[in-house]
Amino acid sequence: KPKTTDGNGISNRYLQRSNLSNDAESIAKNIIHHAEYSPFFSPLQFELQAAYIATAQSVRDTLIRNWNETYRLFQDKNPKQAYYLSMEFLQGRALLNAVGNLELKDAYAEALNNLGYTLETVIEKEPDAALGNGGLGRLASCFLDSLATLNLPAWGYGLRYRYGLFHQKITKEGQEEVAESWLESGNPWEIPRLDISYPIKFFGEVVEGSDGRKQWVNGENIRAIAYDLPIPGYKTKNTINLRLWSTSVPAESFNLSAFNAGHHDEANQAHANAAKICNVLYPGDDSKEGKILRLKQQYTLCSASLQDIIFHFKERSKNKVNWSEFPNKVAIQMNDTHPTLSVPELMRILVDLEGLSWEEAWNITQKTVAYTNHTVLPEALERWPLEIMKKLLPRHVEIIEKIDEQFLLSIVELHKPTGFTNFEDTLKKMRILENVELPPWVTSLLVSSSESEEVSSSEQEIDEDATSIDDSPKVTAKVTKKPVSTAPGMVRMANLCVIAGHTVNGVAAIHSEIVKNEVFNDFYKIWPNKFQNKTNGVTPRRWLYFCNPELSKVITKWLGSEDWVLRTDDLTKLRQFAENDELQKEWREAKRIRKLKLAAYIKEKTGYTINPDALFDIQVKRIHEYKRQFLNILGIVYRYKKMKEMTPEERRAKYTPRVCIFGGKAFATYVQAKRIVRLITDVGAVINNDPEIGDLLKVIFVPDYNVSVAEILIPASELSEHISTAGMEASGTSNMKFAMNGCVLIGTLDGANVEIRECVGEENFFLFGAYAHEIAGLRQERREGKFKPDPRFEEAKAFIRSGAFGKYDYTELLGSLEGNEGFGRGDYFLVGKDFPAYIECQDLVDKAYKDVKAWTKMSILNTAGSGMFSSDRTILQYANEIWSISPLPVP
Ligand code: 4GP
Repeated sequence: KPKTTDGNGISNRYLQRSNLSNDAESIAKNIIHHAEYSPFFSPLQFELQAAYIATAQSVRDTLIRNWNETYRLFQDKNPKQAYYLSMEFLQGRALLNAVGNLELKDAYAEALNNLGYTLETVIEKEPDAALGNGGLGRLASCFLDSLATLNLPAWGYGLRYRYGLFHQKITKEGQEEVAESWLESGNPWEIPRLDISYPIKFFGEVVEGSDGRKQWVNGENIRAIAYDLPIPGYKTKNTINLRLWSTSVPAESFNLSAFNAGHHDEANQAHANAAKICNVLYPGDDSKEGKILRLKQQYTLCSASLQDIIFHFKERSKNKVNWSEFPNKVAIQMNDTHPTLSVPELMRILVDLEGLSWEEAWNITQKTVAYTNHTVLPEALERWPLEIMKKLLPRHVEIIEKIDEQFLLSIVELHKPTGFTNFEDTLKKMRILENVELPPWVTSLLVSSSESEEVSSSEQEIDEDATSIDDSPKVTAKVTKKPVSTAPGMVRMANLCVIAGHTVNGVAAIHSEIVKNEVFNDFYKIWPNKFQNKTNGVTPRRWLYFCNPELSKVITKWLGSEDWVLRTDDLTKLRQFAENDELQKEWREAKRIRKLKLAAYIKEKTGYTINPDALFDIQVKRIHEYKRQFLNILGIVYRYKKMKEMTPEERRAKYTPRVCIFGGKAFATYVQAKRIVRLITDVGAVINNDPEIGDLLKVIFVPDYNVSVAEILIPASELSEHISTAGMEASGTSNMKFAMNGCVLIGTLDGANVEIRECVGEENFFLFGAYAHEIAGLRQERREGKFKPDPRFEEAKAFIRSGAFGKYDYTELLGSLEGNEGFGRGDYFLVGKDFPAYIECQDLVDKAYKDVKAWTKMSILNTAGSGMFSSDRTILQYANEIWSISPLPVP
């Protein structure tokens, strides 16, 4: 009888046999095996699509093996584990990353050659997993790569959207959105875990059980089903999990009798309602229905993930569950406010289902959850109507109300020594509930304090010993009610995060200061130790080593080893060679290969031919007014107008040939952003066809910007634009990727630009524009009508108005830069203010680029100084300073 070696009862003998060999011949056989037995049934029909699926499945075999070993180790050793909850993961393609991390790239390339394909063409067949919008989602994916690479016990949790972020088509009318169906041809990377599912409830009502505990009953019941994506680390066996939830209902919910009676839609209603939850990322939420759907998504993520986390906690506790150990075993990171419902959900599970006291549960929750803020834009600090939330999640609202009251009590306690004069506004700003009357015991406190400032708090009839809201202070002072606000009650998710989380972090040094001193200043004043900075980072594997193999080779040659891929600080050693002619030559040659590839890509996607020896100037990111693609295109318009006024000789002498490349998606309902896209394409259509200008200036809009397009653009870049209004970009992460790839940045002192500039050296960064601390004053000046626009700015706008770029009416877009009245108009993002500094800075760029040697030096020094922006560094800081987790490598 074979001896069983583990809980699954599989004998060692068989496990040995299933060991996978890593030589090209065995890999080719494994690919053919998959082609025959899994995707398309026949190795004879080995089309490119089948080759991709079979290759992915063959890589997945190794991933699953490593995944299982990692999982078993985590189960056995039971370390503290971090769980990263995020509504977005912008994974991009997996194949190159997986074979790269497993160090099997060459073997797979050879195997595929033997089968008549190249790895490069096979890679191209993979659709991007675009389960995210932008920076926040891509950061989550970089973090997973670093967590696995650093052997840290961690998992990611997200949603398995059926349609990822839309495809962007660029037509004469600008942007058009097309549904993106990444799952249409199947996803060979995922493992459907139909055995792992959890119940999720919506609506219903709360009743009290015979044991005195609250019970949430009736309502709509669905199930969340797990789909696992193994995430391999680089040069390690550790392979962690990204668990994505899909939604469904059990078969009983299918109304067979309705179906047989011909009511087909009705029969399928429950299923359709459940499936809808995971249909799309960020369904529009202007309507009530839209809001409910978004909340259902968020709650599904939180509830399913928490049930799963608790399941593992119990399993690893081996029947000796000690809840006070929970925060020593579990760290939950809320990626922005989207997973905030984790807080009331954890409380509900602990109090209602596990029977812990409120105080115990609150203590555990606070020690477990932490919150990352990713933006200072007020519209991104989520607020949900209380009314809707009460219907959808009645028990959670009760819990939130209790947390709110408990918070009010703690603040009142804290302020007792200083009295409560002028305290009401602060309280109202800080509490979780908005437009909801303060509890009477607070109101009476405030009233009595304003009636008689002299009355010391001890003279009021307050129960001084009250520590929990169940026995909140009883104040007997007369209550004069203020008129009740008619605005609807709201739940402020960010406030809940700050109140519940043990740590709140911003994502770049300057942003974390703004978080402390502006966004959450009232909280910072009472809990200064809660606030931290964790400057973002990006994985150097995907964003340099794999996407830019030529430059990586040069780096490895000059540093003498490939250690820099894991120890990016080593890149600083390039500094000593920055002026070396040989390195410079190799550097330029490597860059040129990537520029040629990009030129071919642009030709294919847009039809435009570009000069590979021109300066490649790139701005790629979501289209947003604060990111100021508008400033960039206005600068181009001005440049073009000046060129037209010059003789060819003057033009050549002053300007460097440039290709200005844009890419990025505008949110489907963001009209102004879509107008900016249209303007860029209109300007491009005129300039690119102007024979007088030739290759001195080209303006390209690369359609459908996503992770894999970024992997083509970034290695080819020479200048990249990070020109947001200071104080508005939390960090930016593409700026880090560009710098790593030897690209010089032009930018404002905003987000991570500040730290990048420090690291690469200020002489290697083109800085312009107003500072963050000046912005409020500048806006005020505008409101007072004191701002005098630069004539060059007026000239650029007038040129557009003259119809030089077609008939589209840009009045609304240009109007946003005029007037004095604040948001939407009045140039809120200060394009006019920064315009002169921007175009002057661009003139400096032209001059600098003409000096090939000096420019190459700047390029090298950017890579050399980029080491600190590896997500490995960021993740180590999270691990040590927020989560308290330690590496656990699979032997
Ligand atoms: C983004 C920020 O806009 C960006 O500055 C930052 O680098 C990134 O998060 C990661 O921290 N925010 C979002 C968002 O993507 O949806 O709020």
